[in-house]
Amino acid sequence: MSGRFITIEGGEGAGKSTAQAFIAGKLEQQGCSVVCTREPGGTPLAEAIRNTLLSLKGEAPVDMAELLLLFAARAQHLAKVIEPALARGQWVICDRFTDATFAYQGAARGLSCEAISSLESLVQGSRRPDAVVLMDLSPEIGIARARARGELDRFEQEDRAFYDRVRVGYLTRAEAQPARYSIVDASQPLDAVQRDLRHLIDQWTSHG
Ligand code: Z5A
Repeated sequence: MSGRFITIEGGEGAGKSTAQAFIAGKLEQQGCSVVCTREPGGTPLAEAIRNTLLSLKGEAPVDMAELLLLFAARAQHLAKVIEPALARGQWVICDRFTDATFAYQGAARGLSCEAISSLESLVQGSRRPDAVVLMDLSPEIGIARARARGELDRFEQEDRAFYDRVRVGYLTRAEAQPARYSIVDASQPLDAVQRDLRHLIDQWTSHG
C-alpha cells in the first residue's frame, strides 16, 4: 500500500495530537510505515520559526510577516520531511497544514484568501493533503482543555471571537470540499472519537 498525506486540523485543544497518535498507531498495526510531524515545525529551522511565532517575548510579527513565516517553515518542512517520506511510500500524518493558514490567517486575521492561495501554489506546487481530518469543537471547550495545561502561547491569548472565526473558517472549507474533509465531533468522549477515526482509517486503507 502506498503512503498518503493526511492532515489533522481544528481549533485549540481540539484533540489533534491525541488523534494523530491514535491514527499512527492503528496504521502501524496494519504494517504501514508512518511519519508523524506538525506545522509550524517538523525540521530544526521550521521549529525555530514556530518558536518565534508562538513566543510572547520580543517583537510580535505583523499579520503579513506571520503568514510569510508560516509558508517559509512549510517550504522547509515539505522539502526536508514531507516530500521525501511520501516518495519513500510512507504515510505522513501532519498536525496542521495549510488549511490552518486559511482558518487562522485568512478567516480569523482577515488576510486575503487569494494571497494565501497564491502562496500555497508557489510553495506547494500541486501538493495537497489526500485527506483532512477536522476535529470540530466549540472554542469554549477547546480553550478550557488547553488552559488546563498551563502557560498560554501567543495564539492562545486571542479572544473567543477569534476562535469563533477560526471554527467558521474551517467548517466553510470542509463544506466546500466534502470529498477531502472528514469532520469528527471532537466534543465526544475519547472512545467515540476513536471509533470515528477507525472508520476513516478503514476507508483510507481499503482504497489502498
Ligand atoms: N497556526 C496558524 O496560525 N497558522 C498555520 O498555518 C498553522 C498554525 C500551521 C500552534 O498550533 C499554533 O499555530 C496554533 C495555530 C497556529 N495556535 N493555536 N491555537 P498547535 O497545533 O501546536 O496548537 P494547539 O491548537 O494549541 O494544539 P494543542 O493545544 O496541542 O491541542 P490539540 O493537539 O488539538 O489537542 P490535544 O493535545 O490532543 O488535547 C488537548 C487536551 O484535551 C489533552 O489534555 C487531551 O488529553 C484532552 N483530550 C483530547 N481528546 C479529548 C476528548 N475527546 N475528550 C476529553 N479530553 C480530550
